[in-house]
Amino acid sequence: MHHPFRAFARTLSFAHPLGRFRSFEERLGIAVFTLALIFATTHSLWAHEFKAGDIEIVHPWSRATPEGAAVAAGYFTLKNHGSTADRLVSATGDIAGMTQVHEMAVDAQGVMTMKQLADGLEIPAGGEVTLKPGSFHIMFMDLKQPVKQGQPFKGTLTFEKAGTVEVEYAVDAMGGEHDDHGE
Ligand SMILES: [Cu+2]
Repeated sequence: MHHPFRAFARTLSFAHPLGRFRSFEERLGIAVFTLALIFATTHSLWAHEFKAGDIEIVHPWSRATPEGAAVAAGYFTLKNHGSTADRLVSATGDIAGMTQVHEMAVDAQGVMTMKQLADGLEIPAGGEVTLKPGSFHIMFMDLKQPVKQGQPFKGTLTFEKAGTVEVEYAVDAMGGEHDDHGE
């Protein structure tokens, strides 16, 4: 495997003026740099962020839904860089006829239920709140179309103090685990 390649590289180093720079270390360096570049590019697309005043919205995402599904959920982390608390009071989504801010909780019978947060979701001064599966989430209802993997959709978030901002949700595979978004 190795030898014909190295022989070829040696030939190159005589034939080509730049060839002499292409040592194994140089090649490794280029490979690492290329990988880092690819990672940086995909990572920045993946971990996208939005801002509304002091509120930073980190990586909104959702999951693909089966054909005919009536609801989908949206998740992200809210960071409050300000010195006063704010509240996420409402949301909209292009894909949905109605959108609410929900929380999930275990009721007295030990059953997982979800309900609308009537007063919105507080983001403490200097603190953060993460909307994630099994916890707080945006609930997209009366879906106009299925949510498809790799097809982002837009929505808005309205904060009591920071106002309204447009965000875009990345769409993950159906039912995939997605626990590593705390950035
Ligand atoms: Cu819900």
